[in-house]
Amino acid sequence: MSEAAQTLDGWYCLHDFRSIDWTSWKKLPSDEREAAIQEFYTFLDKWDLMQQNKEGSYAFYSIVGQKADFMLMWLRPTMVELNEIETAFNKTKLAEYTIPAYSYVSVVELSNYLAGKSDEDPMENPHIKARLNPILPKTQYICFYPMDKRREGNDNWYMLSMEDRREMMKSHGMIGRSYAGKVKQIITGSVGFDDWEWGVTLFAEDVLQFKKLVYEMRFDEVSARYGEFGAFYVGALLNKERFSQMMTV
Ligand code: 76R
Repeated sequence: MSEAAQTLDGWYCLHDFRSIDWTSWKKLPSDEREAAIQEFYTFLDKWDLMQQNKEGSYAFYSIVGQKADFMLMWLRPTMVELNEIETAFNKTKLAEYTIPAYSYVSVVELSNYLAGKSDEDPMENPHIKARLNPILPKTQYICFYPMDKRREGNDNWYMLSMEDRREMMKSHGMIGRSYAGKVKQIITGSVGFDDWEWGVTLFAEDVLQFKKLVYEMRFDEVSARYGEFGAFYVGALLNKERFSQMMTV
């Protein structure tokens, strides 16, 4: 059996994609629409406060295209808390006017492929802790997609030796690093939690950098030979002002 990579696991993660039921929303009297939005903003304020206290984090983005209209991404120390947030949101007035479009359950993951040898407890390293419990960037754009590593015939990632995988991950990391400052990635592991093996969430100020990075990686062996990809979601930052504007009918 090949050696499994060791993972460090951080905050649990839920990506929740919703479409808006515009027909019903338009039928709602404007004061009720406003009340629904204000109720939702009390949740946003609560999530902001938790984020300031480093008890979790969230991202709120619109989604371009027909797959969804907006997404909420939450990070919390336990999966129970994610479940509670999801349920609380589902009980809001606003949620009555949304249609679930997609969701993804995972946990922030760092693997040891490129970790140097060290005797220290990685959980005591503040740099690693910050990566496991990240405060999500508030960049103009987000990109999310789930992916697998292929297990087919001669192209079986899980049958490769640790050395071979480490070598390939080095090259993967080098490409990634050349996008430092342009794209921030959060890799979340989802084996046993959801239908794919990882969620890839990318943040950038310039949306074109997603295309450039993902395209360049397609030529790298880890992605070219072993990457299998789900649906891609791309969207733009939402805040109260932008969301109010978006919901105005
Ligand atoms: O420790 C590190 O985070 C640095 C090395 C590194 C690892 C171990 C790294 C760097 N990644 C790692 C693991 Mn990645 N990554 C993806 C995708 O579209 C595609 O082709 C693939 C989707 C992108 C865009 C991306 C970006 N990475 C992983 C894993 C887990 C693999 C496993 O355990 O088998 C997956 C699925 C994955 C996928 N990666 C980087 C990036 C970027 C931008 C970096 C550089 C980060 C930096 O140095 O700042």
